[in-house]
Amino acid sequence: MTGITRRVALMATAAAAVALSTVAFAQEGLPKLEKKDTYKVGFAQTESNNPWRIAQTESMKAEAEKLGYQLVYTDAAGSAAKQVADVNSMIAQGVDVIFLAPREEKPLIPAVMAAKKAGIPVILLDRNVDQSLAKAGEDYVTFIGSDFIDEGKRIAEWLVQNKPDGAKIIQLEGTTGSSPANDRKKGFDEALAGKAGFEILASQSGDFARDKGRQVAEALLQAHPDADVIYAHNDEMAMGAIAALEAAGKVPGKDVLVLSIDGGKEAVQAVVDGKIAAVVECNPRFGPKAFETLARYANGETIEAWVKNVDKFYDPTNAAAEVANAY
Ligand code: GYE
Repeated sequence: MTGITRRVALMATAAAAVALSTVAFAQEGLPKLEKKDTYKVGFAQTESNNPWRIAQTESMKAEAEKLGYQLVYTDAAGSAAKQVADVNSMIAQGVDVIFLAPREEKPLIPAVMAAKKAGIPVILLDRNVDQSLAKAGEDYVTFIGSDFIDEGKRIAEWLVQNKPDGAKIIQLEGTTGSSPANDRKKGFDEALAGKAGFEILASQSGDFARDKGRQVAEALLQAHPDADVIYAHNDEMAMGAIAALEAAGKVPGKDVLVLSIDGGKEAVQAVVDGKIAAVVECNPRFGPKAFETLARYANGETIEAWVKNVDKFYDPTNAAAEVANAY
């Protein structure tokens, strides 16, 4: 080894040591999870008003049962304030670990911090919290979920490819302040920015709900009768938009293309039927991955900041073959 290569090698070793100690320190700040035969596990669900949430809860319950763990389940019924109270009650009950699906990015920060203070590790499921206020590996163990920015981007790219002459778009956003609503909008808007002929006429929240989605779509279609695309941040609002279109005497799939995210059975069937043009999957079956992550953490593994779910894509080329596998 020459003097220079030796010095470079030494520097690299020193840099690696610093990087390692940062990681170790960050994980050391987290509450530990003892290795045990069975656990008392909290799952703080955000709401149960749609098939996606119901499928997720079923998947979590089934996996807990399979492992013989006790599941303390709460449903915040669409209220961030109730979800904070639910987490506090789990802390009071002395659960070993908390799975939290934070309804909104900011209001659930106090719940994450309270669990950390009480020495209970938190694993975020399907939605994230504000990254400037809490961090994986420091305040909570990890976020398990999809890349929502990429989901929005994939829908936009499909649109540009399949409707190259442009589009006049109505966007139905998810729950205001939730990470999937923020990021599905960001990915979509950024992918279309500067694309000639693609115009977002209006963008408004339908709260990830079918009824609200229908109402908002109805009002926006009246204000913008020239719209020829509706992009909904989830299937429930897409189904609501289809109802609004039909009530307005328009043919979904012909007069107006509907685009969606989630990929539940009803929506994938709607692709087969020509009512929805394309859907990015966001699979709610979190049980196996959630409990596997818990086991890895209890084993002393350093968990990556983001355990990423990989999403499929449905359009008329594959929907008929995929409908049976959809949740
Ligand atoms: O798309 C939606 C649900 O947080 C990824 O929330 C989840 C979203 C999902 O209510 O249908």
